[in-house]
Amino acid sequence: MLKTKDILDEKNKLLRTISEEVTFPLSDKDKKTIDLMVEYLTNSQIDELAGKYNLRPGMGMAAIQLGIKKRYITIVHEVEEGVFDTYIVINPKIVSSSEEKIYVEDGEGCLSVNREVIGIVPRSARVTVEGFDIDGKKIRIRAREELAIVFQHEIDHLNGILFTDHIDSKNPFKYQNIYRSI
Ligand code: SB9
Ligand code: NI
Repeated sequence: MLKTKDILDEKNKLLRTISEEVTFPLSDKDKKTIDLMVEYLTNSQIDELAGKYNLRPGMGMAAIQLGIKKRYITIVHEVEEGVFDTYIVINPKIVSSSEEKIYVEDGEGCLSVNREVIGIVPRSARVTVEGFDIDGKKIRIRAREELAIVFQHEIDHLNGILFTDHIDSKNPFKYQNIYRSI
């Protein structure tokens, strides 16, 4: 099982590197890592398990957060109480994004950022993501609202970008009245 301490902290420079494209077939080790990521994210969103195993709640994770410099991400999205949609995307790419921008009202968080960060992170309200599933089959996902934000956050990780980079440090709430909050 993955532990919270296995997740790299923002001080680790690996989080600032660009992850490398993955080739198929996936190694057994990468498949195992993906399983562990999904398990962590799912358990972290179930209060009882999050408490028991001391997991920080999170909807998404990129391999680089575990120190693995490869372009794959996992997202576990709770669609209704106790029901989760799981997304595993290898070599993900945003192929289109809406002009409309939104932001998380309470601010974004990151499993690699262990401090309170205030400010608005503008994100496209809708994105289309293309990539490959674990078997190397091409997939396309249309995401909106919270799910779209998480896809953008995770794909940023693969490019060495943290959510804090998007916040205007002089005026963290600059876009409050321009973009829509969710
Ligand atoms: C919020 N959480 C995430 C993305 C966007 C907004 C509230 C994911 C947090 C987990 N994480 O660090 C993934 O990279
Ligand atoms: Ni993150």
